[in-house]
Amino acid sequence: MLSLQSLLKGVFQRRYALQNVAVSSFQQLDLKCAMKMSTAKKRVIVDVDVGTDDALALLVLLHAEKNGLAKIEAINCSKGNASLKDVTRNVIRLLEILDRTDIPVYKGATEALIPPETPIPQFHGKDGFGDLEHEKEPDVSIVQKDSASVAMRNLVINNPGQISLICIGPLTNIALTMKLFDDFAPNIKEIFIMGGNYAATGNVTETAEFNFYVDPEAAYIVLENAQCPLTIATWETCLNTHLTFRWRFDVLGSKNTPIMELLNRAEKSIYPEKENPPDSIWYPCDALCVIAMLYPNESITKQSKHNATVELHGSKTRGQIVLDHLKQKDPNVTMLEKINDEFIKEILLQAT
Ligand SMILES: [Ca+2]
Repeated sequence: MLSLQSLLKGVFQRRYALQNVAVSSFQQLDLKCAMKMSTAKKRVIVDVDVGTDDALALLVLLHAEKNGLAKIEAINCSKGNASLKDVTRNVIRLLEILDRTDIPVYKGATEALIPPETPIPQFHGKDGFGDLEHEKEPDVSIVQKDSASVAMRNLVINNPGQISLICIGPLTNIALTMKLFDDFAPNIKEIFIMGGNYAATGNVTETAEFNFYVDPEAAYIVLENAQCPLTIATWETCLNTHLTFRWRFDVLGSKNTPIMELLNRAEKSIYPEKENPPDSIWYPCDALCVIAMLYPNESITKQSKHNATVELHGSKTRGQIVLDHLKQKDPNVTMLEKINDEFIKEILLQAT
């Protein structure tokens, strides 16, 4: 397995080569310094609807925290891949296995602002984690008493301009907090979102991505009210990655750790081989978004700025991102278009 430094060295070498800078000059760079430049320590609140790809995203964040690149200030739960109750249980179970129950966990929205009229597909099983049998139940009594919105607002206003939000579920908690507290949005440092689609390629309906489809009004509110840099990894971003199920189960899955044992069981349950042959593509969407946030210089190979909003009324396109292709409005989002496959693999291997 390549070390992170050697991989970073490769990325920098390619970048410097493209810029016609002699590679030898790169070799004189202090790699530790280069890593610090691109991955200054981030204080993050992560909003989840766990979800196996949320679990991988949390592992990536915890790995970054171990390396001094991030600090997880709070984990907020919301309904999405499963009910709020199951999402919260999934989070606590993960933290117990990882011995990280010191991270505060908050309950947020039990429901979308305006829930879809038809049942939400349960891609990750009824409980959001493959409906596995477990030896013991997680201790949910450790969940904090404050609601996610109150805790998130207090963290942000007490640390103005310092807290990054990483949102990898429906955006209900963020939208509610923006509407409840007018001092919340102006004090956020940055927001990263996994969700939405802008090229009419859906994964839950023909034209909608899951997180935005589950709560389109929340997505609309966040895009309209954000006052900080806002970056989105859409479903199209995920479609531009090429990690196979063969790599997922034969390489990543071969790691002999308690957390991978759980994730292997869960993902083998939700991705049966018959429907997901080894050479088909595996999309760890939430983890991709977190990797892009933590390691932008090394992971993001293409991005673009746009003015974006969310379709709320379309009979076929509710929840879809609408871009101002006429360029009549100022950009309000950065769209991630391509993330480096090899870098994703390396970080996932290190984080698990
Ligand atoms: Ca998620």
